[in-house]
This record gives sequence, structure tokens and C-alpha cells, in this order.
Amino acid sequence: MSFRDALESGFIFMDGSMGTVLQTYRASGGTNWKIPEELNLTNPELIQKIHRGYLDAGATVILTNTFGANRYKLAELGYTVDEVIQAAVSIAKKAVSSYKGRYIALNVSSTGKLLSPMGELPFDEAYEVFAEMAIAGEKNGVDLVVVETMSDLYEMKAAVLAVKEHTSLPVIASATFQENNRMLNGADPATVVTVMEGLGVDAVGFNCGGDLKAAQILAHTFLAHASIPVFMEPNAGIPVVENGTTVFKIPPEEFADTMEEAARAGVRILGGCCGTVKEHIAAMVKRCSPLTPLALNPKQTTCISSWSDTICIGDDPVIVGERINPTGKKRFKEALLAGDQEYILSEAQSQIDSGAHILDVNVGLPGIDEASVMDQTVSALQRTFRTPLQIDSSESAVLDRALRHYNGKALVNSVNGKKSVMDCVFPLIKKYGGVVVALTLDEEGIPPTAEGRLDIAKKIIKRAGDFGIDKKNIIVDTLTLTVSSQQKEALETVKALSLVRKELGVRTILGVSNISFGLPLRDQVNSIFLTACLSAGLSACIINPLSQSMMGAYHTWRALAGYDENCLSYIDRFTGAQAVSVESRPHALSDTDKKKSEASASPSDDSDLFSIILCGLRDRSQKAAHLLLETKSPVEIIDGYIVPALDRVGKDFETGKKYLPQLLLSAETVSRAFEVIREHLASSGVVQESKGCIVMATVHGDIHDIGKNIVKAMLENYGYTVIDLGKDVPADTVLSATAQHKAQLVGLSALMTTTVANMEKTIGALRASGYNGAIMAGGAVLTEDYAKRIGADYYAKDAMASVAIAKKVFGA
Ligand code: B12
Repeated sequence: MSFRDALESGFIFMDGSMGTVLQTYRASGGTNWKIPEELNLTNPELIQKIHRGYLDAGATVILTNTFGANRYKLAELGYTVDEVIQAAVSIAKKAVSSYKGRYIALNVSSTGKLLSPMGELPFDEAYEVFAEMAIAGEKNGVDLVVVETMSDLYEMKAAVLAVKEHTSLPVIASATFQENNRMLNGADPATVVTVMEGLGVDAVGFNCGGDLKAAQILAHTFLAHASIPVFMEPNAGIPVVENGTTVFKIPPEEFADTMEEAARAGVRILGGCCGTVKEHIAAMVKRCSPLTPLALNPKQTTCISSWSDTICIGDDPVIVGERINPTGKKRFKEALLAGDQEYILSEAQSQIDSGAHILDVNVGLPGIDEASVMDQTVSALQRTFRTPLQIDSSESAVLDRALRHYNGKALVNSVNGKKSVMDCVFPLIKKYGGVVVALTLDEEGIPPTAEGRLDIAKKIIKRAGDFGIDKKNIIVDTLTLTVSSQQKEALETVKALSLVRKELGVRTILGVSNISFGLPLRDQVNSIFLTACLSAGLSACIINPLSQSMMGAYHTWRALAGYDENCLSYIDRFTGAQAVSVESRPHALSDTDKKKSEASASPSDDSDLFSIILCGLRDRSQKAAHLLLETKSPVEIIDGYIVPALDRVGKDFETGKKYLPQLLLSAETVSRAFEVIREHLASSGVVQESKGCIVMATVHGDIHDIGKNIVKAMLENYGYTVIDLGKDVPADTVLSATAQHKAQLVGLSALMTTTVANMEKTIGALRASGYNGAIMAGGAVLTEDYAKRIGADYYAKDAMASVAIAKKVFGA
């Protein structure tokens, strides 16, 4: 039986941990290695023994020892991907040879590098790395590929796409979640399901991560969203460190309790991650195999997503902001031709602020390379915002590139009833996932009647089915014509909406504004037409969210239709809307308060560095710094803008309002602004003899260096020589630099509770080495008391305090 058939007919039991089991062999002195994959060549017997243990325990699938067998990790040791995978698969084959009905899965996990735009690794390169692994796996005869322990949805997409485009193997994909139930890069479980189902994986799920309670909750969340089989491989609880070794405390029977509950709830593929051993798998198999698996539960929801969040388009209508489109907009055209991404970002921000749930992105303009501009624009928008996008182009090459690189499941505008168009667009939707807008026109044009448009919608849905696309991924646009020239058809469009909803049971979408072309008071016509469409069952309104009358119609309709419970959002939005203007608010904010209050999300003021940092508008930060330096000192800018903005970003990160990509972007925005401030400091400082030498570092394990860099710049400005050792600096490096430069002051920075311990170690090592100079410590998590307790001579709360300390130490 093929793996796919086995998955359809019953439970699949995966094996348990490879990595933590190997650790126990290492701890007992049995074997050693730099990376576990090396053991496929140096100690195949051990790997085979572990596989056999799991097979004896009843695992249906064993995972090859290839978790990190990618070209980056192997190159460091001089191995090729092919030889390691070949060895790993051959061990697995030997192991399964004496068992019936077992499968070998190629295990694939993260490259260990951050993908661009957050990190340096381009998506296409990550894809190549995974393709190399998948090709080797298939060539050597694995039955399926398991992409697991992924903490970045984008990298997970690269891996799945690589497997699907290079092999015909089944692929199951598994994400790892943090305590806040998000992947490290922000994606929630619904988004993982939405995106992975869109890509056509055979099963989706989660592994590693938190404790069994968290796993249980995640299992139910996955089951609530997924139409395909769900997969789970939790750890044997949260690891604890005992006598210097990491131990997993959950015993096999307790582990099996959770797995049995999950199997009863509908999870199809069950296995163990860190800390699970063959006894856990045996207990799980014993408890779950007598159960009858629940039938799959296909969902009919129409969902799209960004890289972090999913929007399901249901009865409560959503707004698609239409303003990222050059049609009829001179300023927008100029921005596109000049490659001015900031202008596009500000258009996006203002629409999001006004209530858009999805943003349409159209960059079609004669004279530009639409595919590459679309690619860059989508990337810039995704780097900055969490809002899902509608990729809008009539060129299939443009859609292809944008959908390939889109981090999420996009709304795609559009397909229509022409065979040639359907045959170009549907393969893209099938490959990348997406909800596609189906325009009710075909080779014959736009039917004048609602029934004619309904027929085209039927035809499109049928053809989509031929490509394996479910009708839930089709959203029908019954086309708005201009009432001034085609008066009879305005209400046909409305009627078609209700026919499509009732007869086909699919969602609908409409660009509304075209109705009023050529008429005065367009907003009035648009908003009344919108209301009629909403009443007929419009699910997604493509409108200008900055139009008060359109938003008024939308919110009023939602309140009247009962989607806005107790009219709360209506009240919130419109209370005092006309009565109180911003200027006449009773308590005018002071300058500082303004900075600390909610930043204007699309800062129109070029010197609003606070908002610019908060929004991560990195290309605007240097200009802002220059403008501020005209009237403010560097210290005023740091204390009044940079520190409060980063504090705010940090709080938003902590409370789950912002995610790591946004944190990174804000940090980069600060770094750019700070370059300007540093240059200013350097050019204004009088060249003088050094007042003393200071060694500075962010301690080992900590990569936060913005604060340390500020302190360094300030100290240099005051005439001290600073030897900057950078970030993540081991104690030894601090020791040798201090000795080499005969520094009389050492400055250490740590920003995390976890790295303060390394600060203490570094101070201890300095003292033990006989260093008799002074040590100052700083960083947001430190306090005066704590700094003293870990042996620092001084604590500096900010950069100016560090100057005062240096003066004390050097006497000048
Ligand atoms: C920017 C930032 C990042 C950037 C760092 C970029 C960079 N190049 O520095 C990035 C995105 C890379 C990042 C990564 C992470 N971050 Co971070 N990050 C922040 C953030 C928002 C701002 C830090 C900052 O620059 N502040 C502004 C500067 C000017 O302030 P400062 O560093 O305190 O420095 C001043 C003083 O303290 C003092 N000072 C500082 N050092 C020194 C040294 C000396 C010698 C002296 C005299 C004075 C001094 O003077 C400075 C100037 O006034 C904070 C939240 C916050 N508000 O602190 C979180 C924060 C520090 N990060 C946090 C976390 C958890 C992480 C990650 C683990 C996230 C993740 N899940 O992956 C990773 C850690 C990676 C690692 N191993 O270090 C947590 C730490 C929680 C904790 N208590 O342990 C925080 C508090 C956010 C949060 N609330 O959860 N982060």
C-alpha cells in the first residue's frame, strides 16, 4: 500500500526523537559527532539500532537521520548532501527490511539561516537547498518527505514547494510554536493550515514546542481549521536541566494519554519529538491503534492569509483597499516609475488605518517591468504589514512570480470565463494556493443579465474543479458597470450577486466605485450602490477605505445586519466624529506625550522619527534624523524619540501586537537613523587626545547592540577611545582585548534576562584574570542593585550616565 493509501485508511504512527536519543549515547560516552547527520557515515549501526527500536515499538514511519542534512551544515564538515542522504536512506532501508508495511520519510528541517527580508537568505536560494535534499531523498528511495520543526512559515513554504516541484513524493509539513501559539516569525496555527493546504501538502501539523497541554490545545486548533489530515509530534514535556543534563520528565503512559485524546479528536498522524523514546511510541501505538480514526472534516471556508494571520471571507463582509493602483493617479504613477516604495507603503498604511482588511496591489503601468515591480512591492508590503494582499494583474507571468514569493495565501485578481485565461491562471492557484477572483465575463463579453453572469460563474467553478481547485477558493465578481452609460445593468449586478450566493454557495466580491463614473457626487452613488450590494450578499467590497461615505455605508450596514454586536464598532468609530476635531481636543498633548501616544501610523511629518521607527519605515529614518538634528541634540533625539519608540516596539512584541520581522525592521530603522547621529557626533566633536581606553561588548548569547552602540558613540564624542568588540562576545574575547589594550574601564551590555548570567560570568572571568580596572554594566533588564550583585562597579542607566562614570574612572 502506498503511504497516501495508508494515510487515507487509518492512523499513521511516526517514530520518536532521534536527536535527544543520540544525546544520551553521547552523554554516556558511547559515541561523538559534530552534527548528528555525520553518524550516518561514521556509525550507521547506531542509527539503525534507533530506527529498529521505533519499528519494534510499532512506528509505521521512520524518519531518516537527515534533519540538518543541508548544504550549509554539511559543507562545514566536508560532506555532500547526496552522500549523507544516500547513507541515511540506506540505513533506514536496512532497518525496515524485516518489517511489513513500514515507510521511510526523508526528514527535512530548517537551513538554520533567516530568510530575507528578515535575514540574508533569499527565498529562491532556500528553495534550492531544499530541492537538493528532496531530489536526493527520492533518488535513494524514500516514501515521503516530512518537513518539520519549522519556525518560519516562509522557509516552510520554500521547502514544501521544492519537494513538490522536484519529486512526486507525498509531503507532510509541521511547524513549531512558541508559548504564545505563534511560530517564531508570527504565523498562527490557522495561517499554517491555510498556507500549507494551499500548497497541497498531504498533512499539516506541529511538533516540538511546549508541554502536552499546549500540544492538546494546538491539536484542537489544527483540527478546527484543517480539511486534510492533521499531524502532531509533541515533546515528552518541557525539558528541565538536572545535574547539568537536559531531561524530559513525561513518562510513556502520560504521553500516550495526550496522544490517545488527540487520536480520538481526529488527529491522523501521531509521533513523538524531543525526549520521546521507543517506550513512548510503544505506549502511544498500543493506546491508539484499537481506535477507529475519525473521518476527515473538509471545511468550506474561503480563507486567505498574510505571513501571520488568516482572514476567512464569510457572511460578515470584508474590505479590500483599492488604492494601490496607478489607474488615474499621477502621483502613484510617478512613484512606481521612480521605484518610490515609501509612497506605496504610506498608501497601504493609510488604508489599513481606515479599516481595510485586505489590500489590492496593482502596479500595471506601461514602461515598467511589472513582474519585478510587483515582486518588490509585495515584498516591501509584507515586510512592513500583517495585512493579507490581493495580487492584481492580468499577466500570468506577474501572478506567477508574485504568488511564488508571497508569504501566505493570497487573494488573486483575477481569472475570467475565457478558456485561455483559466488555463493560465488555474495551474498557478493549484500550485501556490490562493483564492481567485472570478470575473463573470468570457469570450462573448459581459452578459447583460444576472442569469448570464451566473452561467459564467458556473463554468469557471467547473473548470477550476478540473484543475483540482475547490469552489471555496473561488470568489465571484459579478462586475460593476457604469450606471450613467449602462443604466439597466446596475441592478443586474446586484441580482447576480444574490443568485451566485444562493445557487452556487460561493463568496462574492465587487469593485464598487466604477458604478458612478461620469456622475457628480460619486461617493453618494457608490455608497448607495454598496449598500444594495451588501444586502444582496456581497462578501468582499473593493473600495477606497479613505472615503468616509463608503466606510459610513459599510459600518452602518454591518450594524443593521447584526454583524456588529450591540453596534459597538459603529459607536466606537462614529462617536464624536464630527463634534471633536483633533486640534480642539480638550487635553492637547504635550510634545513628549504625542511621541509616547499612538504613533500616527502613516507619519506625514518627515521628522516624526518615533512613528517612523514604530512603522519600520527604514528608508525614511535618515531624513528624519537629519531634520531633527537641525533643532535637537543627539541626546534629545535618543532619549525623546529612539528609546521611547523602541520601548513601545518591545512592549508590542511582548503583548503579541508585533512579531519578530517587525521588531527587526524597527531595529534596522533605528540603526540607519543612528548612522546619521553618529556622523553628526563625529563631525561636531573636537579632535582631542584620548582621555582613556574603554573596552565594550554585548555579552555572549545576546545580539542586541543598539544601546551599546549609542553608549560607544557618546563616549567617543567625549574623547574616550572605545574598543568595540561587538555583540555576542565570549568572556575570553573580553579578557584578551582588555589585556591587550590595557583598558581601565570595561563596559558590558545585556538586554535579556537569560544573558545577564553571561554578564556575571564575564565579570567573574575578568576578576579572576587579575583585571584591576573598573567595570560598568548596562542594558534594559539590569538594575543598579543587580549590577552590583553580579560584581560590576558601576551601573549606567543610559549613555549620559556612562560618560559620568568614565569621567570618574579616568578623572577627566
Ligand atoms: C531592537 C530589539 C531587538 C533587535 C536587536 C537589534 C540590534 N541590533 O540590537 C532584534 C530584532 C534582533 C531582537 C532580537 C531578539 N529579541 Co529583542 N528587543 C529589541 C527591543 C525592541 C529594543 C532594544 C533596544 O535597542 N532598546 C533601545 C536601546 C537604546 O536601549 P538599551 O539597549 O536598553 O540601551 C540603553 C541603556 O540600557 C544603556 N545601556 C545599554 N547597554 C549598555 C552598556 C553599557 C556599558 C552602559 C554603560 C550602558 C548601557 O544605555 C543605552 C542607551 O541609553 C527590546 C525591547 C526594549 N524596549 O528593550 C527587545 C527585547 C530586549 N528583545 C527580547 C527578545 C526576547 C528577543 C529575542 C529572543 C526574540 C526572539 N524570540 O527571537 C531575540 C534575541 C536574540 C538574541 N540572542 O539576542 C526581549 C527580552 C526579554 C527578556 N527580558 O529577556 C525584549 C525585552 C522584548 C520583549 N519585551 O519581549 N531584539
